[in-house]
Amino acid sequence: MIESRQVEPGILETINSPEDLKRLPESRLPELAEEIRRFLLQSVTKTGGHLASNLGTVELTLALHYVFDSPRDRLVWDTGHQAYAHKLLTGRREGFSRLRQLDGLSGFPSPKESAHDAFGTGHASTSIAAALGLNNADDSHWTIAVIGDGALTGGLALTGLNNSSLARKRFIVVLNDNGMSIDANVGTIARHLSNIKARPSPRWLNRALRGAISRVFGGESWFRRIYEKVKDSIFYFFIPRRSRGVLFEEMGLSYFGPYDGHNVISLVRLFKSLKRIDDEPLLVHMITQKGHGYAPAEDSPTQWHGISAGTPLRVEDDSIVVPADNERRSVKSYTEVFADTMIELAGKYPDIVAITAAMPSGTGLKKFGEVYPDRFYDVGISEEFAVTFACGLAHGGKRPVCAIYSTFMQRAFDQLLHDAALQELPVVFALDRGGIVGADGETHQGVFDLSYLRMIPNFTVMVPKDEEELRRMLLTALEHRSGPCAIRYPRESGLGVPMPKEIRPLEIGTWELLREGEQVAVLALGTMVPVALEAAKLLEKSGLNPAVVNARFVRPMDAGMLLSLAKRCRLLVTVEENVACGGFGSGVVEYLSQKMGDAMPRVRIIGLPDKFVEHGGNRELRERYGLSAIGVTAAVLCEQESAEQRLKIV
Ligand SMILES: Cc1ncc(C[n+]2csc(CCOP(=O)(O)OP(=O)(O)O)c2C)c(N)n1
Repeated sequence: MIESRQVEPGILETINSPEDLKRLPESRLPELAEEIRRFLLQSVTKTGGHLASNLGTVELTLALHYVFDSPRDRLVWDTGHQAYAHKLLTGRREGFSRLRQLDGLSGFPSPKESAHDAFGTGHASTSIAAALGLNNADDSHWTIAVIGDGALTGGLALTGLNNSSLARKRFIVVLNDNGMSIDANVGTIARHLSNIKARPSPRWLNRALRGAISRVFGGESWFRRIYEKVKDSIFYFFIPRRSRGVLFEEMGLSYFGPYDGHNVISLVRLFKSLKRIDDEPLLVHMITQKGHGYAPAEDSPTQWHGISAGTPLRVEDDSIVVPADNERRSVKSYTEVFADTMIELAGKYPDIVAITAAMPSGTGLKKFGEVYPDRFYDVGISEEFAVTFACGLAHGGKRPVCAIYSTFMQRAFDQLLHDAALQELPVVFALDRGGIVGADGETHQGVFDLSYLRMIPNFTVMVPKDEEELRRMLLTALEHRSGPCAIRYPRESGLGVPMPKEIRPLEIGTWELLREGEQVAVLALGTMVPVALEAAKLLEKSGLNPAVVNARFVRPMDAGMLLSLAKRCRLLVTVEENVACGGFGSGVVEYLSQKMGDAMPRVRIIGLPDKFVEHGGNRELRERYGLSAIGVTAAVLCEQESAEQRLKIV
């Protein structure tokens, strides 16, 4: 068991590449595994990051790098949140002090960061498809997809298995089975895997029987030869089908396992021997433990899946306990307010049901599931399924609320369009983690949703300015029966505004004028509303008096208010935490150019640039991209100046 003593210089310090690792004798690998574990604990608790999953893959990573030859052999880490040991062994140890920080090391594999990252990941279930592609492009070296049992529940992973016949030579899927997604894993595949684990494997039995026969009758005896001929039939009759890895075999992969994923020496031997089978796709089933080697993470893997910076490392006497998230903050997060409101409204409306795609804790719906177990669905990492399933529920008369992170909803674009909007089904989509999400970085930023939702007919799209408005929007969406509604809110604490007991719905398509003004109007969304109000105060000092609007309906927009502002202002500024391309500001320009033509005022769109936004702190990133009071003020003054210049020229 790991203790919290300081890392002493040891083997890890000498490993700067997989070649360095290969120079070590096999016998020293367990010691190195311990060092890596200690390093991860001390480093990740300081910077924040994914901890439990990484503690579980230390030995597996060591064995893979010891036996295979990265980057010529390609390791594809599914989701990529478990690849920290891989980063350590491929020359990135120094970078860990700035893990997930602005301009520091990414928390996920990225080919831009290292040639050892064979494929960029962050969203789950891509590894088998990507690895099959890499393998078809070049099978002269090995391609290895490492996928967790959670990621295996995703449709893309299952389609990957279904296409295993595409595999050429040298292809392996390593199934890293710890029985957990972020929360407990769900579904029939999870059950199948537990069945395999619960019963003796044919390989284990085979070894035992073969050994016994050889000992009694001799290795070359006729009895042994007969045994080799009939063994498959014996297993067929005596080992229950469901415990034979049959799912994988029937999908065309040769199944090996289950193996102890923490015995690094046997893993090295296993991979060495598997390298001899290079002409059929293999699936190697590892049993690992999430949080392995650190008792608090072993006991509460969900809590330790991802931790924030400065998480106290518990010492041997167990005296330091990590505070639960909600004990640390006095103001509730948007996620908590959403979950509490769901429970409250479900008490009044018996048809409300809640759906999550493998994120019961992350979306707050775990609480809802505890209160209303029969009205709660965790469908695994399958956002597409979650959306269409919700559509079916709505068609059948239920009031489904489907809570999915903004970034993961990208997976389900066609389902939003074809199944929800086209059929005008009243499904409520709660898009958590909308906007900048910070340390998870470019794969996880929720900055495309306003663009991908705004273009779909029949959709209502709302963005609350504070947590009280989120409550009102949830009720508004549930009462809206003619088409889907999306509410997008940030990964943040609320503003601590008063929360009246009674929830009042909003009138669809109405904005809120928060500050009267003239000449200039700032139309802001969600987190940008307080920013716009602050900018207005700064602009006052420059002699301007801008109006500020909470433009809470991105679709339908408040046409009346927009036109009236457009007629009396010479500059409209839109501010959104979304890519400028196709977002709210674009909608304003489209509308005004149609209605006013050349008479429309100048519109300045403040949003994120046409690029993927990197990892960093929310505040730092907002400042970097001008989504701050200073940024908005500067943009307005710049417009003002250029307007004056234009006037002078005329
Ligand atoms: C498309 C998508 N949906 C949801 C997530 C959030 N997510 C990140 S890791 C994870 C659990 C993965 O479980 P598993 O593959 O078993 O890995 P483990 O952490 O257990 O090692 C989930 C749901 C994601 N990254 N991508």
